[in-house]
Amino acid sequence: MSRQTQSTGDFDAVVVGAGFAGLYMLHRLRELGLSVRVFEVGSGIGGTWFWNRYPGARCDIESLEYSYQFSEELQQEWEWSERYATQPEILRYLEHVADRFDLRRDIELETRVLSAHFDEATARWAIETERGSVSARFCVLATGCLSSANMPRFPGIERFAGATYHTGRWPHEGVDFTGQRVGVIGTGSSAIQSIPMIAEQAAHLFVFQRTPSYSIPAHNAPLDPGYVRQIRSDYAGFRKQNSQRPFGANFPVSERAALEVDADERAREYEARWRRGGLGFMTAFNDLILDRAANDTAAEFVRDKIRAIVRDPAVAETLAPKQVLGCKRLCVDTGYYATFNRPNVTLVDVSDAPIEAILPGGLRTRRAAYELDCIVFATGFDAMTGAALAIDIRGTSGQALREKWAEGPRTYLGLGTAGFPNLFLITGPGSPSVLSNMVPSIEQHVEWIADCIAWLRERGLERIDATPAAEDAWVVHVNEVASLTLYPSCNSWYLGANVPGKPRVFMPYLGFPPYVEKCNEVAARDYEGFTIG
Ligand code: NA7
Repeated sequence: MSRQTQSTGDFDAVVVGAGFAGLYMLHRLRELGLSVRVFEVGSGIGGTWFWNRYPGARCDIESLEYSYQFSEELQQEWEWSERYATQPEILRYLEHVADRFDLRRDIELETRVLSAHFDEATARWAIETERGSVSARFCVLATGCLSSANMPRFPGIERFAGATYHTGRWPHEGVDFTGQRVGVIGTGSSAIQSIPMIAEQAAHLFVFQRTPSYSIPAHNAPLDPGYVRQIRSDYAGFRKQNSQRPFGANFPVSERAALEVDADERAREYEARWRRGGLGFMTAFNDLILDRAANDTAAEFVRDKIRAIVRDPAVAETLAPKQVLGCKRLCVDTGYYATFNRPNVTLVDVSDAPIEAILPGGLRTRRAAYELDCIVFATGFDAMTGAALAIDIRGTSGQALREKWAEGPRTYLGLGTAGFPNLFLITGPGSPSVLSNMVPSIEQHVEWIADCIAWLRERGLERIDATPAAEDAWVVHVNEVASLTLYPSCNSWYLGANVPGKPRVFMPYLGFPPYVEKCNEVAARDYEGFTIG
């Protein structure tokens, strides 16, 4: 749609966001015969994969799984080139999906949704965008889990003379670091993917590390045509099998506990997983995220790998993480640790000497000053709630979502929140979302929401709202499950701990298969836990 379009009109549904979630939601609702309008702030579709164009940006879930399964034709015809797809390839895929299913005509780009207010009298949402107002019976937030950039407020940043970049808002024309002194702040997944690439170009690269990350090699490679043929011969079967695994992805889960076997056997298993590469390292034993002693064995294995790769023992020690392995999302890399053997790369530990100020010509930590021509903020996201809470959302009696979630997000199944009728969240807090393969999780939510709307319409019903009791019970359950694990033991973005002032609440739900079963049961019991009218 052209930029000049004025958003006006009354729709059956408004969808906010045109990434993986928004595109499929549009397709599904249109199939039901609904009038739908999608609003997207970007100048193109793709959501997370539109914005994250930093060098080395790549998915950490394998291509054959990180893709839609709703259309057998689509999954048979699309050719992924590598084991892990790059950002440009994923974006090309989403562009293809938008064209193939004729989605673009209902998507309004460069249109930020400012507010969504529920009108009790009509049971409709009044939605205000930067370019006009619309109304809709249903409002679906497809705003993404990792879409709102986290930019620390370092004093002096506005006086920095060089260029600054955030990995999650990368310039479309790319950046040439040749001959530059570059500072990268952060060592999460985005930093770990981009640092080896930036190091190849930069005159000198300073990496400012607050917390080291565990990273497993990707062993990325072109996809083997024989393997692709094998998967395609029963793609549905492959998907079904994965949907029964705890993370909804093809990580072979061991039935053994780590301390059940001897040290040699453990080392063999870790070595095999390290050689295979990727996030499947986490399921080498069935208790790595449950038992500290078990986790220590895996953590020490990775620390030993770092010590073997990185030549300077002091640098290796600084790179060696101490927290629970997997507590912050595991990273998947290509040549990350080895990059610190390069003469043009310096690791700066800011854990005990934080960055105090950005200077016109660099930055200063509590210990020293560094001269920099440009700074890359690889500082992550206001995850899972940031994008939704950026919109002024008001439910019954004018209650603001920001107020309701002031102490942390509260949802029923991560799909709805009490007091906000006809508002659906896709992969909202309280659902497996980021602790699962996102695309199947998105599809499961989209289909659940579409089925729910169809069910209401068949009965001439206009309104659905989670009950406070069902929501309270779900929040307690999500926390109970998390408290059985080691996840709450570190300062991760799963807990909101990366954003100063954000309430510390574990947001995703652990366990894809039982979660899907619960959602299906709720639907089969005529949307148990919801008030319908
Ligand atoms: P992450 O994983 O949240 O990483 C952000 C990094 O930035 C992390 O190392 C942070 O250190 C660091 N950070 C944040 N604020 C500061 C300040 N003020 N000073 C120094 N360092 C800071 O974001 P990514 O974009 O890398 O990855 C997000 C997800 O995308 C990833 O998990 C995959 O699922 C894909 P900290 O650890 O908080 O000490």
